[in-house]
Amino acid sequence: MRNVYFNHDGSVDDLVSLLLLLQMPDVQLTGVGVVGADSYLEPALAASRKIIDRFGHGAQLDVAASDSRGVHPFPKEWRLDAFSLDALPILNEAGTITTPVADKPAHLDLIDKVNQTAGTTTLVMTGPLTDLARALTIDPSIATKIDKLYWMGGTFDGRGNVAEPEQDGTTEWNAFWDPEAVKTVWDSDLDIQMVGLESTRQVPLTPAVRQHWATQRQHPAIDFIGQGYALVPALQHFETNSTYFLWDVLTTVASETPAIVTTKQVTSDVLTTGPGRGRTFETPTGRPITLVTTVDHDGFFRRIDELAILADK
Ligand code: AGV
Ligand code: CA
Repeated sequence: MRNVYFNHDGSVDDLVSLLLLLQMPDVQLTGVGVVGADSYLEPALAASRKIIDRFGHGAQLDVAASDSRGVHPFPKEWRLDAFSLDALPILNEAGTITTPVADKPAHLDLIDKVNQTAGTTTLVMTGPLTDLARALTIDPSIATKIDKLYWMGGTFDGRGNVAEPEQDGTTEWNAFWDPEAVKTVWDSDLDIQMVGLESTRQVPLTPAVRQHWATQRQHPAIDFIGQGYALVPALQHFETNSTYFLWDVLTTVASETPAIVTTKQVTSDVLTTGPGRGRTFETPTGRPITLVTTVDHDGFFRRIDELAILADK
């Protein structure tokens, strides 16, 4: 069994990632932290607790709320999706929530859970790195107990996904939300596997993907996935700034099934000021990380099915 701590920011693919982590046969989920970055905190927290109740096979977990604030807030339209997801009937059959809220904010919960867990913990983070950066600043010794960080964020090919004024279009949103946090984590000696936009572009949400989930909706977890992804725009004729990719799900599934991706080692750094702030870039003097480069598209979607079907039992 591998210990995994999951920190996410409440968008549809973050919450689907939580669902899948709860099904992974070799994963012992030790904690969950939620930051209201690409979501509002309340519905993202409630939805996380309900997903654990409904799909967690009785896992005794609590969910920690983050009090982190970003430098550059996400668009409100995207953040609102968490309210819709939290209201899906499949999460509300019981009418009550059992999984409790942790008594500490997410960055302190992360420190506690890592320290209380025997052996090492793998971190999966599918939002900004703020909670980890704060945790490392308070207790740098946790780095020795974290065997690896899997992070969805950044990009190296110059094509960002932030369409906001006063920035140059080269940065990815999770990095842009808090560039200093990326810098703090890069300055640590954590082993990092990064899933940036160059690989996630290979796994867009498409009408065909939705159709596949529609035909499998006799499995409650696949039904939930299909309902969730109905809330966000698919890739229809061309890519726009709101087109949805399986960013976080790729990060999460690749942490469990490395065979679905290929990677390369790069040395990199991050800009924290100027119009490119939040941009991750390759440089010979940078720190080494593992970058996901290509995805076995069909293998990836097959693994999502396999994991989701495990929720039937
Ligand atoms: O940049 C990708 C990150 C992922 O962690 N998030 C969404 C995923 O959870 C921000 C984001 C970028 N484009 C978006 C995003 C969009 N069109 N809608 C919602 N969120
Ligand atoms: Ca996310």
